[in-house]
Amino acid sequence: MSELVKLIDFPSLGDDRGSLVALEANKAVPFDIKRVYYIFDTKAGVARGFHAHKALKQVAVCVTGSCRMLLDDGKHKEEVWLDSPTKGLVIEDLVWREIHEFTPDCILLVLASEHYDETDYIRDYDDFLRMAE
Ligand code: T46
Repeated sequence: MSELVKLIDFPSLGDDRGSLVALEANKAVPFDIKRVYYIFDTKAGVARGFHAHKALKQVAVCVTGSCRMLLDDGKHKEEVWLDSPTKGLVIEDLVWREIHEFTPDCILLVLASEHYDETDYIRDYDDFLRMAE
């Protein structure tokens, strides 16, 4: 696994009724979870993200459908498909992210280490490159 793309394989607690994934802070998810949000109903051809965070850590998982996540630490860029409810992606601070190719049924669930704070966002790519040096 690369340093940029950190995937977590969530155990599926299945039985003959179906499957269940449990996400607990500081266990499957490597931080205290202060916020949960989900992105759904993304329109065709739309890409999201295009920013980094100064301090926020997140884990993203497509609970249905799929999307392509591009991660960029200022030196390297890597892409990963999120396409399984058992595949979590850790997104560290100071990583530029773009999310592309949402399927119409995609629900992207995100667990975040901090409450929402607009001042934590780095939305200018050149500012990001300077901060990531
Ligand atoms: C990220 C990617 C994966 C809130 O009010 N509270 C929240 O917790 C969030 C996440 C967003 N918002 C508001 C701010 C905007 O008015 O919801 C609106 C859409 O947010 P944004 O344009 O930041 O959405 P994305 O998809 O570009 O980015 C989001 C997260 O903001 C970001 O942290 O990593 O998803």
